[in-house]
Amino acid sequence: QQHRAQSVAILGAPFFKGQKRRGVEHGPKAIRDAGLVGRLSSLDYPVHDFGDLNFQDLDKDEHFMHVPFPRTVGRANQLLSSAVSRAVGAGHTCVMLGGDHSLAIGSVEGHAQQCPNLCLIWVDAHADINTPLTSPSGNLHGQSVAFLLKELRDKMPDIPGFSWMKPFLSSTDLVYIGLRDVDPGEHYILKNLGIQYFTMRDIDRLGIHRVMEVTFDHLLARKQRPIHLSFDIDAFDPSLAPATGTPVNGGLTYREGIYITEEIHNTGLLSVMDLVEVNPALGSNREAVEATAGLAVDVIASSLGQTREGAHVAFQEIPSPT
Ligand code: EXY
Ligand code: MN
Ligand code: MN
Ligand code: MN
Repeated sequence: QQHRAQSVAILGAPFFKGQKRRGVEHGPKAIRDAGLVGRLSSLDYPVHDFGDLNFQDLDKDEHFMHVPFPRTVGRANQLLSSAVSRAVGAGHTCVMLGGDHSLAIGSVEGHAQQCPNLCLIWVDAHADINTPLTSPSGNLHGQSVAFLLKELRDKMPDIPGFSWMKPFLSSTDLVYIGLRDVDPGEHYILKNLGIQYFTMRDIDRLGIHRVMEVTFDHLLARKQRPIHLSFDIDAFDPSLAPATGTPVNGGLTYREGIYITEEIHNTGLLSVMDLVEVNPALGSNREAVEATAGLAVDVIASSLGQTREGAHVAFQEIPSPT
């Protein structure tokens, strides 16, 4: 295999204040308990598990407009950003375990400190591109991308807690896959900025193979560059990933999801990935939670080189008897 990561860093981010349902802060533990480290070690990586980040709870954190916990979310992302930046700077391919999807703000920002030319693949049922002025819920996990995009700079109010960062990503550096629940303001933004996106309907029409071809043409045709994969587990159909806060029917099949990550691995360019929105408090029973967390492990492992074809790591020749 020509393009393997040197080593993998795992960063746990037990954080929930980008949305209103408790339990998503236990995502990192559920994903580790589903066997993440062993799976990555069996792919022959040195794995550095940096444990869970220690997020501060700010006791004074009033709403900004209808946005809850702005300073807490801002501060958590600032901490995460420096942790991701440090891990990437040390040469690791970084896996961030959420937590809710507001964490992508800090994860992508920290990645961009080391790799300013990165591109972003956002796999999600949702576009997470509301601004505080378009958001129906106020929840920051539905607004992460709006913080990143230079083109939305003038559309974002000064949200307390976020003065440490500036938008740095161009709308041409982003592709969405799996969308099926997009708010009216978000749809207008996607169209207005000309963002490349593939809804579930597009996957139905084109097939996931063509979707990935166009994705890489769009992001990599002019030059090879580091990929940030932000994978929201709710991209999958709720029958596969029931333990999540905002499930939407009609999601990715197991095979579509794994095809996406196998293809991303095959570029040799994956640099940081987020796996977010696994909420162990929301499965209807233990099996539902374990299925969701196990799926998260499969997504991460196949992003890092686990293949359905198999691999012959331990074999140089066919063993002969005697
Ligand atoms: N679009 C809705 C909102 O902004 O509130 C729902 C967002 C859900 C976000 C999930 C995690 O991807
Ligand atoms: Mn709890
Ligand atoms: Mn999301
Ligand atoms: Mn989502």
